[in-house]
Amino acid sequence: MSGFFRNVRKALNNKIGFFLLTVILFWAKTYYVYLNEFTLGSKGLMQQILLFVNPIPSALLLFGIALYFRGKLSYVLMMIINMIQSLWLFANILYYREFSDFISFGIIKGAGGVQNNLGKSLVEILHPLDFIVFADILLALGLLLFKVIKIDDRRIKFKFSIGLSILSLFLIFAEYQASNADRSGLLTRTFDNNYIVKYLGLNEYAVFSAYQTHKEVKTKKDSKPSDLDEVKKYIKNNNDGINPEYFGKEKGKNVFIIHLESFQQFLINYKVNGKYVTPNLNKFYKNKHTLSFDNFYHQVAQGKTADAEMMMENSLYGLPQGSAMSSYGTSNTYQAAPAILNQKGYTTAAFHGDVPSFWNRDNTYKSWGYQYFFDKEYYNIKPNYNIGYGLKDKIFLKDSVKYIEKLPQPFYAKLITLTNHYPYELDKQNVDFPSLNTGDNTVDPYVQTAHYLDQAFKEFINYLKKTGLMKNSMIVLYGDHYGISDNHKPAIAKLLKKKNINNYDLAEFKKVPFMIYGNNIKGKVDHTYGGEIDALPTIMHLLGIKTNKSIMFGQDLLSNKNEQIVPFRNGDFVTNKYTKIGNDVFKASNGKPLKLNINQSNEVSSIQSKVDKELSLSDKVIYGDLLRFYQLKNFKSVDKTKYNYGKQHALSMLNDDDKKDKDDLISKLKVKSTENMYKTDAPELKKE
Ligand code: GP9
Ligand code: MN
Repeated sequence: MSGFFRNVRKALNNKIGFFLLTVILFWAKTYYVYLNEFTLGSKGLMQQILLFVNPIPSALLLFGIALYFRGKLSYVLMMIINMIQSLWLFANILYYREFSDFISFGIIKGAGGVQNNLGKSLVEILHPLDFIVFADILLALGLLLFKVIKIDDRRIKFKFSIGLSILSLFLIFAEYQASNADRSGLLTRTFDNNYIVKYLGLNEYAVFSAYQTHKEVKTKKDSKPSDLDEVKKYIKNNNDGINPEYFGKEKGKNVFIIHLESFQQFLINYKVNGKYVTPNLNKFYKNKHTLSFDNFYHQVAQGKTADAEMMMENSLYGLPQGSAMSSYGTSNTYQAAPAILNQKGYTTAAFHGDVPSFWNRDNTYKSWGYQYFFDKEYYNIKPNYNIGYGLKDKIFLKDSVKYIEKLPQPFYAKLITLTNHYPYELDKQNVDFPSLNTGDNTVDPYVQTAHYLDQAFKEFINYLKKTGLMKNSMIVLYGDHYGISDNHKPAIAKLLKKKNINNYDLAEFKKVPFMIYGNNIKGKVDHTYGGEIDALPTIMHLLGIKTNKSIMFGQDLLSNKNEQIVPFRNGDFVTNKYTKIGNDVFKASNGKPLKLNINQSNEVSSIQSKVDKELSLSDKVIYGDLLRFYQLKNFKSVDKTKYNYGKQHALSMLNDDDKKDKDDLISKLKVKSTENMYKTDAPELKKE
């Protein structure tokens, strides 16, 4: 035995031996922290392997720097490098515990005021065991100070050190390739910090975050107040005014924004085996108080949900690449729906059954003026409550009620559903509908999850009726984007009962529902052509709030002067006359390919320039953070430091609000809770 120790000691007396010990201990503790402190959600063998090995390449690279130096200095350097990495690990443990997200450089810089008030609660968050991340440094220090290990004075051959650096870089690259193969668009689409750590590692995440912040700061630095002039001019010309018939019809009402995940318009009144997929949404669609738009298109790009949210609540486009919420959500200035309404006396809350970090919602929502963000952590979660990204819709909507009932009214509540998301999985016990039978496995179960969402919606609406909320709320429904992407043409053809699918059909397939219910509204199916960018002015005007001074790129769909131009993010567009996809132009109403005469051709190119200009000006607003220069009349800029989505904080605020204003539902109804008024058939919630 003592022979073994002697050998180990001998190996450690060698600088490379000590180096390897440092790397291995660092690797082990990082992996320990991954498993015990973060919820990274590694699924499948590939992700597990990547998670296991991902601390190694950057550790080799960084500790390897020390090998370029000789003597004591190289040992001291190894300690310092370890200390820096460990501090980063330590800080992230604490931050994650409170916010379920990783620290971004934007936050360290206090960008735009989002500091997340971590300092105040540090003592409460800290566990003594957290210091274990420094244990390896202490151990190494002890071994050296007490001369258990001797310092190896020899210089490591330069060839070796440089070889190691190159090898580590190669490993980082290989890791990136493997990750991208598993999750394409990992860095370009920027979904979630959890993904970057899960695939690439915490150090790589630090570099990525630094790069993001640098990019943000740079584009911001280069822009100046006068950049707004062109934007203001455009917005002024683009304004289509209001329709007095509708303006203020729903003034002062609560607002529910119900986000129907991946829900396409074709599902409305669609039948499978003679049965409607979404009978309840169909009913809502033709309710005498619902305005239903049947030529309403999603306009998202890579940011998908995030792009939809950006358009719906800001009337600004998502970016041509990546997600504006992730890259420009934390520090930019916004004049978003929640902030506008909050300043008119509304309580503002977002509800979602996924982790808060996805699409950087936890930071972006502060910039948008959300007082509350009820994310996954606010819900009771049992293993079978989840599917795909998070909470199943029936459970999500039911369990949201315990927060909704306490919100001082009027409130603006956005509920983001999730179950109808690719790959459209459901537990057997939740399947209550036949699948399609196109032979495409991705497409076929789509109607089953859509049906599930429809049932969840019915349960929620029943609750609204029972509690009286239906009467004093305006309810907005929208589908955020496609559920079946353009890559499934043969299945789409079968689904639409067509022989072949052309670009016109694909453009039609971008239609999503947009419905607005309010009992003061005279409902109809409205054929106006529009898209997500137009939702906000339309909604605001119904609430009696003018938007003509706001930097919003959409038009009110109810105004008679609406131009009915729907730009897609890649510059293609649809209008009430033309559908232009690439070089093809079709008649919008029936898809007939058009050979344009001179007049038509001039018309199409003038629409094209308008579309291009609109998209590029919207990008300019986001890249340059131009709203920071814009004083919107009667609007106070959002103080992001006011918001804290930590659960304890939010719950105590909710109870305070509750006591103060007697405007919340349970006070009005004089009941303790309305949860028992919610009926669901979710099998997971059945009492045994
Ligand atoms: C995740 C959810 C999905 O929280 O919003 O986003 P998507 O993949 O649809 O963009
Ligand atoms: Mn989505």
